[in-house]
Amino acid sequence: MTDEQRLPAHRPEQPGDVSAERFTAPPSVRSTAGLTPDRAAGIVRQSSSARIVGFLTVVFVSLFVVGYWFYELGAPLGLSEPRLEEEIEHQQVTAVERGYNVYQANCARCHGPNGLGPEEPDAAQVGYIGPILNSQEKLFTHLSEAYLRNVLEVGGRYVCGNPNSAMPVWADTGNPPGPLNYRQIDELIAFLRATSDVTYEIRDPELNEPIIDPATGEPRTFTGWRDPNWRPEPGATPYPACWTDALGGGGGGESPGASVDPNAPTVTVTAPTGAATTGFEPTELTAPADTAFTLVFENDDATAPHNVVVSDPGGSPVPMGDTSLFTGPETRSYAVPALAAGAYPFICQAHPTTMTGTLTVE
Ligand code: HEC
Ligand SMILES: [Cu+2]
Repeated sequence: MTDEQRLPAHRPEQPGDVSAERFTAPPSVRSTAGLTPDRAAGIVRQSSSARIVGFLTVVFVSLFVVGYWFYELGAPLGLSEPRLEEEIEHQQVTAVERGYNVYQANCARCHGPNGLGPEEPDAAQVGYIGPILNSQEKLFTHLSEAYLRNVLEVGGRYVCGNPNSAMPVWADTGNPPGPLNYRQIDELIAFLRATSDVTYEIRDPELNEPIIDPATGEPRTFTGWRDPNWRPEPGATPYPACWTDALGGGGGGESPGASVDPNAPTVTVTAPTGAATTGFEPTELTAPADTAFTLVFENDDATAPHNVVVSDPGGSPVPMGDTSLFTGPETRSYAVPALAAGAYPFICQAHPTTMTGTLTVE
């Protein structure tokens, strides 16, 4: 096989002119010969403006894409926040502000408008029967989202296992159903877990408009309860599952009534049903001076735990064994050592604002 026989294959020579017409337009149109210089310049101008229009379109579309990118995902150097994050934050703020109103309408009468926290305005005058909620120790882990959800769903019996707990079921999915729907429960939890570094506006529950303080002309505000930087002391015991265990008893150690002398004089105080609101009966007790006596505590209340802790006139607890809180009906007796004459205040640690009294030793 010779080189000539290899590719490309030889085409046989065509006779005559073989140049093919590549354009379908007639030659008169394609020919530049007939163009005036003006027309030729016009064509050049036209094609250059077409190129500029194309370029500007590309620039415009690219700028739009870049701009939208920053709008969605946030501009560099923190100039703007990602839109999605902003939206989530906005929804979070709305939930907390609504939760505030749900709390004030349903919970404040027992737990205080401020959760019985440090700034509770009238904790001493109004008898709040619920335990403190606004405490960093509790908010750190004890009052977790899951725990709050369970308490609101199951009611107070979830807290310390007391089937007659004064705290009702709140969620309408509970058994029996409570008054709050799932959205209100979510909002309540958002409010209870809100951090103290954010300021929220108090809004009208119906209109959702900020409530203006007539004195300042500014919207009224509140801050969350939880300090996000709070940490327990190293080595501190974690908050117990049942809040009454955290209050402890004065003295402790001894089991109730262990060393009660059957011949000692007795002083009896009662916690009737609903004592969390109505208090001890009676509120005035008398005991002999310089004589050891037995304090009999008759707790008839099945709806809340109570105890009796006596303080000396200086404010230190009088040692009388294990005075832990307990739920009635049950009676416990405490051996009280000989006391000097004087006025000795006593309280229930679970209800220190409603359950108070004075023991007069004379
Ligand atoms: C009728 C009074 C009352 C009302 C109203 C009330 N609570 Fe309570 N709450 C209690 C009592 C009493 C306990 C303690 C329950 C127990 O130990 O049996 C409690 C316990 C709790 C606990 C557990 C606290 C802990 O330390 O573990 C949470 C959380 C709580 N309530 C949240 C709320 C919320 C939120 C509302 C409003 C929807 C509310 N409560 C309304 C009386 C009330
Ligand atoms: Cu009490």
